[in-house]
Amino acid sequence: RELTGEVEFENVDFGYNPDKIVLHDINMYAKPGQKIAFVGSTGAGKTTITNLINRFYDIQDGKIRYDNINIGKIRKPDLRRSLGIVLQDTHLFTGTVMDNIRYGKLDATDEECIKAAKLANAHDFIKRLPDGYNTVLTGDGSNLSQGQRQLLAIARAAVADPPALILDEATSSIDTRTEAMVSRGMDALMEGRTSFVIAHRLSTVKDADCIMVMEQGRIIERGTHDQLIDMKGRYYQLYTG
Ligand code: M5T
Ligand code: MG
Repeated sequence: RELTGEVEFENVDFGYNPDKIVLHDINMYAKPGQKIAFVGSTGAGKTTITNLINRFYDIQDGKIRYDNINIGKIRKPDLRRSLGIVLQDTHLFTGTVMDNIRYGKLDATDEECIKAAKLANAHDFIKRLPDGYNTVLTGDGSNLSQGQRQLLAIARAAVADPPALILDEATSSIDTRTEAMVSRGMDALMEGRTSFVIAHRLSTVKDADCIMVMEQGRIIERGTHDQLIDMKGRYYQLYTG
């Protein structure tokens, strides 16, 4: 059956090595279409939570549910594939721009790929490449800028059309104009999908339905931007610097 993008964690404990727990008692609930953001210092466990949303690892204890189906301990590659991921480092392969977008959904038509690229805000730069959609990319994508690689990653996720998304915002500097394009593409992609966002700029989490503030493997505060500011705790400290 089709997943709606509802995701729930109940008392989840996890360690990459079972002897060293890195996430403690994680509870969270995302309604279909909500935007959940994770903030917190390095090593706090943000990437680890998103690794678990994808079910890349087995958990030690607790439950992870998609639409009430507990996927925490059983291997369900079919369910795992239903999530879209836009990572910091986009994995491009030697092939055309079109093929690299189509990787999101292998049976997508050219028209579907172009539609996805338009939604992702990638169409304009692709049209300006020497051979447009037929331009061959090097395996490491080094013939594109970092911002352009991100736009392709967004297009690739858009063609897959998943009910839920994980977005890991780039830390490295891209110019302001490209950044604005990437952020518009991401906003279009997130529309109508559950989104889990690891943000390195607090300005991009302001509109989240819930911001999770993490510290040493625990969620120590949660709420909307305004609620967290009123709380005058860790988020307030991070925000006011
Ligand atoms: C949380 C450890 C890491 C840290 C803790 C991804 C990963 C992490 N860890 C591993 O042992 N193996 C792994 O593959 O888990 O780390 P995180 O989840 O990566 O933290 P973060 O995403 O909040 O940090 P950052 O630097 O990306 O902001 O003890 O050693
Ligand atoms: Mg991380």
